[in-house]
Amino acid sequence: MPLTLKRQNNIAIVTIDNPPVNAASHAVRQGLLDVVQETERDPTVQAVLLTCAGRTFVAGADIREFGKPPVEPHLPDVLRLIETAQTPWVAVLHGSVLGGGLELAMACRYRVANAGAQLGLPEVNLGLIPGAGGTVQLPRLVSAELALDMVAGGKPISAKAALHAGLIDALTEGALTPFALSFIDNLASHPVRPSTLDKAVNLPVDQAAFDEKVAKVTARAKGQKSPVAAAQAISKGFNLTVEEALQQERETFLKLKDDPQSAALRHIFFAERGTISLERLKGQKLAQIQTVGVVGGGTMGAGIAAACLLRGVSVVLVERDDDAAQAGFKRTADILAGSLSRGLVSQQKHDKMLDSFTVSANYAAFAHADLVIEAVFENFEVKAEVFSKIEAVVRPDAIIASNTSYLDVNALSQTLKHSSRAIGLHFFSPAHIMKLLEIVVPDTVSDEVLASCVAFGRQLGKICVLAGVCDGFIANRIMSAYRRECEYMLEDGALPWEIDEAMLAFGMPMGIYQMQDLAGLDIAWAMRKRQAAERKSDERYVDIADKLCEMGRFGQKSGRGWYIYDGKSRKPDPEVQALILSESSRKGITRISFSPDQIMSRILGRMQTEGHAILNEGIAQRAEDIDVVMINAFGFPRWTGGPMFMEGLSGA
Ligand code: 3H9
Repeated sequence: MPLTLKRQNNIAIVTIDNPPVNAASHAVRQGLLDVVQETERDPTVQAVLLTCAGRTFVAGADIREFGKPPVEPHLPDVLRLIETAQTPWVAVLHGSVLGGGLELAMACRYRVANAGAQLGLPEVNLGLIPGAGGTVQLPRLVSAELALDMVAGGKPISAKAALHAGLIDALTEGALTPFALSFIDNLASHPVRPSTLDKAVNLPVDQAAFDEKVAKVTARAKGQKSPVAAAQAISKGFNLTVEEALQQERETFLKLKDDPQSAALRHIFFAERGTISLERLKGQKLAQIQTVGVVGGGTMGAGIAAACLLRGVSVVLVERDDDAAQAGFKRTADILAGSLSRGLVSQQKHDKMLDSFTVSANYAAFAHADLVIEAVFENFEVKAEVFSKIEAVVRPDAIIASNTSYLDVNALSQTLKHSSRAIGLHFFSPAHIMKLLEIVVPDTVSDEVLASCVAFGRQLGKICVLAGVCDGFIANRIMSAYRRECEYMLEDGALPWEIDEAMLAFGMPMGIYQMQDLAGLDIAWAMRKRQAAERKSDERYVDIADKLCEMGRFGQKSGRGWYIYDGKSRKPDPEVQALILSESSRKGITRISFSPDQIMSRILGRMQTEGHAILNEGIAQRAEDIDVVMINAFGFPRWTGGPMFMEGLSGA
């Protein structure tokens, strides 16, 4: 039974036990309905205490039920009964109080929580708005401004913030149930307060500022429907009766539930949680990774060091000399200071992280490391030398990883005496922020090392995706393929700013040429020069980027690249246009014009073709993994579900 009812004197204690996250599945809704009917019939019940077993309160409606026909009782109907019950319900909150879970809590007359609880309405992240009254309840408990932020932004707030905002009534650092029981004892002498929906709505303090916030939500949504619908539900609700507002919310919720954007976002929700299910990893003994060594204190090395420290892992960072080691220390410490100043970590945690961080110019400092990750210059010989220096000093059971973004990790492993300990851990920059970790699996890696690295990636809060060894693995291989396609389009008739505009309109955070200008064109140029000898003579090769570099146009840092820059503001450059046109004519290509849709269809087609190749070669395990990579590595719009989902390949 996912729901039990017991009595403690005149208090009815209801406990939901529906692992893993106590979602409001059909049996839970039915159980709640039965309990509210039973307790309403029993005059001896003074209050109903609603708790959840396990690690969390109700974390929302059961998302797995959304693709199926709805089954009664519906959550809004159950909540309205709780809300209007004569016997007051008290919600006892811990863990994630999200979506339908927070709506359930708000339907109760009182809410108490422990300090670790997080409360939010994250439905927008699934392409939805709250559907059981959340947009009507929330602005009756907290300010209109906070309600807008929470519903349209989807981010949860802490229990402390919730207490401050009026969303909960009391907070404890101690044991929750005894605290809730004494809270009820204290209520006995007071009249029962009105239900949430009987309260007056909190109107915006400054209507013009509020409207501006709503406009910002729309601008930031970039084509995603749910945040816009969420902001409208809140703002239109101010002028509606409770019944009208509930109806407006329900209609919008049901419409969005059937929209392809919600299907896509649900797809990616489950895809991100199912990235690794390999038989060979089951039951493996996991290495306890408590100390990580990092070679290289540049942007990537410092980011990896910070990612580890932020998750409680000690770090030893080694650089080639003392000055470089100190620079690496500073770069990492700056990231940690940024986390402190943004309130993401406490002063105590910040100081503890610094205490667990050392730098050195001597590889011997890795003697006690459980895992060492090299993040040095992207060159095979350099990395191979670093690998052997690491192997010479570490424990026999230490794992050795490369952060390479495209080099041959099989060949790199073979440079070690014990290749079973070598693996690729491809972080994305900035490594302490980007959620994706490509775990590159060489042929010789042991199951134990692989399983330990997956566990380590999760310990860092990363979404881990397994990738086979090939040039660029999953992310960079697809990126190279569609970058090539864009270059073909340049010769065939498009201009860089037209391609960028099409990508932005599609929902990408940046156009490919804006991105290249930001990163600098010289690194890829150097790589192309190295690869030139291996290029097949019949391969279509576009020289435009090389010619830009020959002209000293390296991107933003040189004031000119694909665009021309005045500070950070960029403009299309007639010189680049002239170069592109002359290259088309040199190759005898008659230029045609491309609409934004045609541009995107060529880009997506190329991503999908490369995706198929990656799957066929076993580089990616599942089509869903490719979607997860494209969304988390390059900001491919989440609400599309990813390129493979768009093609209908990864199960809708
Ligand atoms: C909603 O509530 C609509 C209402 O307004 C209106 C209704 C009428 N359902 O993430 P984890 C599974 S919309 C079903 O790895 P964590 C998840 O798939 C909903 N399953 O754990 C995974 O399964 P498996 C609004 C769910 O500790 C397992 O639980 N709520 C649901 O890192 C563990 O998940 C949300 O959007 C669900 N609602 O994070 C909250 N949630 O083990 C969505 C999780 O088989 N959930 N699962 O792979 C989350 O944000 C995180 O899961 C949570 C825990 C923070 C709760």
